[in-house]
Amino acid sequence: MRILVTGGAGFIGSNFVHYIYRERPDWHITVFDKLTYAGNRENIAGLDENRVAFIQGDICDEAAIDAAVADVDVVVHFAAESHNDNSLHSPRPFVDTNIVGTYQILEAVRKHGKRLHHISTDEVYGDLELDDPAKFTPDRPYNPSSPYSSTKAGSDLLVRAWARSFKVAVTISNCSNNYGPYQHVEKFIPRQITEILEGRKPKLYGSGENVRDWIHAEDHSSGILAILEKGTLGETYLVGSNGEKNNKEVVELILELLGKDPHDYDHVNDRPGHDLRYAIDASKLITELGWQPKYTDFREGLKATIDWYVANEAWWKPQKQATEEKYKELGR
Ligand code: NAD
Ligand code: TDX
Repeated sequence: MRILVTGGAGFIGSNFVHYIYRERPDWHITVFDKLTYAGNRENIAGLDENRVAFIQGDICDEAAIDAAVADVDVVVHFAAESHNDNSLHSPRPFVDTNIVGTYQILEAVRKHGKRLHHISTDEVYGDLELDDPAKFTPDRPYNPSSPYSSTKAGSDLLVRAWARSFKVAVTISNCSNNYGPYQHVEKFIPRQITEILEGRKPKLYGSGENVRDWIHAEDHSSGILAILEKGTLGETYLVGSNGEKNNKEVVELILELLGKDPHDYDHVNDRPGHDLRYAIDASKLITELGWQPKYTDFREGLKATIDWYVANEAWWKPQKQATEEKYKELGR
């Protein structure tokens, strides 16, 4: 089996590369990544070059993506602009990569008759009230809020259209918020951990009541593998592990695990259009494909993630200053 992993030098893509490298030693992996500010070759360093190849390229580049797709059996498409805050002050790269880039991949898999697994987010469904008993299910209508989530929703709809109109072999997964090693320090959990490690206070947007449904990146990877091996073509699967927590609880837990006063954080300006709550119903993946998450204890998974950032300062330091300068401009 030869797989092309777009965005494989980013956070979730690199966790997936490590997972497949370990779990499927007879598969060959080609990572295709532009190495934007969010991509880092260090994330996939030290792997056997006979088993993992790397191509630096842009998924919007028709010729480059066409040649890479021609060479493999399956494409697993992670590459995206992924940060909501960035999409609010500079939406154009989100339209280019998330929509046009996905279009180029669809055209390449259509031309070469290859299978595509498209990685998406629960944010395409919009948000839920705090007391809404219904969680997101695959047939829920799309209702995205931000330039990020709307471009991801657009990419999902292109994938569905190529499946129906051109009979392209596709599966889609929409996952909840991931945490784990190699996550860029612009994102919530690594930002708070590294703020504390640099001697500053964590920064909570607004009241901190917003709820995210946390899943460890390795559980996301095992969900994708289950879909690749056992999923039904044309189907959408939701990936989540019942990890709902509000942001205040998460910040307080990070402070506690780092031996600090759990209430020693700042409230900063809220994100415009800030989604209130996400929650995934993953029963289709569990009952139809027999998937089970491993990291069911959030405290334990978070502790391991904190330990990773403590041990890997050389990895995150180079991103940190530029990230905080961007946040300073936004007043967050
Ligand atoms: P990330 O920002 O950490 O990584 C994105 C990767 O894509 C980087 O390596 C970057 O260099 C690469 N990339 C960006 N533009 C590219 C282009 N034009 N051509 C080639 N490569 C390009 O993102 P992530 O958090 O790892 O997210 C990966 C995927 O998972 C995305 O599709 C995202 O929408 C989805 N997702 C993320 C989460 C989450 O919690 N982070 C949850 C659900 C779904
Ligand atoms: O400093 C912060 N303080 C804060 O309170 C940051 C960076 C975030 N937040 C809040 C905003 C959100 O409610 O924390 C929550 C999580 O924020 P992000 O890490 O930016 O994630 P989110 O906007 O929920 O989107 C993430 O999950 C779904 C990923 O970035 C997306 O790529 C994925 O699709």
